[in-house]
Amino acid sequence: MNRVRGKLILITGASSGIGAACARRFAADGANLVLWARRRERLAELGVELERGHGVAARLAQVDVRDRAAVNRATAELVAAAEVPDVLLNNAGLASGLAKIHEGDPDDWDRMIDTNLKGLLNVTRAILPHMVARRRGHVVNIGSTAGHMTYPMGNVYNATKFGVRALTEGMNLDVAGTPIRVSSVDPGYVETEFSEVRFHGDKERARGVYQGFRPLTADDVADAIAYVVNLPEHVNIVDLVIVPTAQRNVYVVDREQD
Ligand code: NDP
Ligand code: 8X3
Repeated sequence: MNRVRGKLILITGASSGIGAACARRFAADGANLVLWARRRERLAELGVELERGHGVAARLAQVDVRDRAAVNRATAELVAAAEVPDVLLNNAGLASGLAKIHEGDPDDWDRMIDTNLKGLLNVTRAILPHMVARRRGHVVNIGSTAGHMTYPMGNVYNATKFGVRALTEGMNLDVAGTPIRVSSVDPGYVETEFSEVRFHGDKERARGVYQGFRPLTADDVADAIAYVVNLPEHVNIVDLVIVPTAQRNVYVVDREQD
């Protein structure tokens, strides 16, 4: 059964990777979309593709989730147009750098904390009150296996994703007494632009992360998210961990040797 058709789904970080794959998947399922990210041109191309390909509406906005005023402005525009999302997918996020804590770059730390934690909070604080007011909605946070177990040099990224897990639990408690659902989908290795961003544009190093085993694709994760969102309203997946079969824990991976 398709419970997504005709719903309005807001995706942050929709310009690539998991966010873009979810946009394509939800559009194919007949949902209308609100797509936020910083790279406007990417969003514009995706919006045209989805509207032409699936006949759904895609409302785009260049929103940096770290910019609370911009998030509030974009939300106010939605509310004024009576377009309160049925589903909020808090996906925008990144890792920046991979270094020991005593050698790390505090600018990288700011980037991760400001995006993965404060950005998610900015968007949730803006959108959730409208869901609570109409007693309808589903928030899906993208966590990570990195939020379940630390790995060497993951430190601050790990901390942000442990934090996302705490926020998912806390948000679920806070919406008690309403039918609103809060879920977390926590992937392991997914081949997207994630590692290229982490390594500040070093494509070769990024490719190495996924060598010797078959990582998840963004579409694999979109499938899992579509499952979570499509469940009947009395069913909530609080936390779904999805990894490539070769990934045995956060940092033990069966890799073929050359
Ligand atoms: P990508 O780098 O491909 O996508 C990240 C998305 O986040 C982009 O659309 C980017 O858009 C957006 N984004 C980053 N910073 C901001 C910001 N300040 N404001 C708005 N949007 C922003 O990586 P993934 O698709 O892999 O990452 C998506 C989520 O999945 C992240 O939260 C990540 O932590 C998580 N994740 C990824 C895993 C992986 O192995 N790939 C595994 C587990 C979790 P733009 O640059 O245009 O703003
Ligand atoms: C992304 C997965 O293990 O590269 O959250 O940190 S990992």
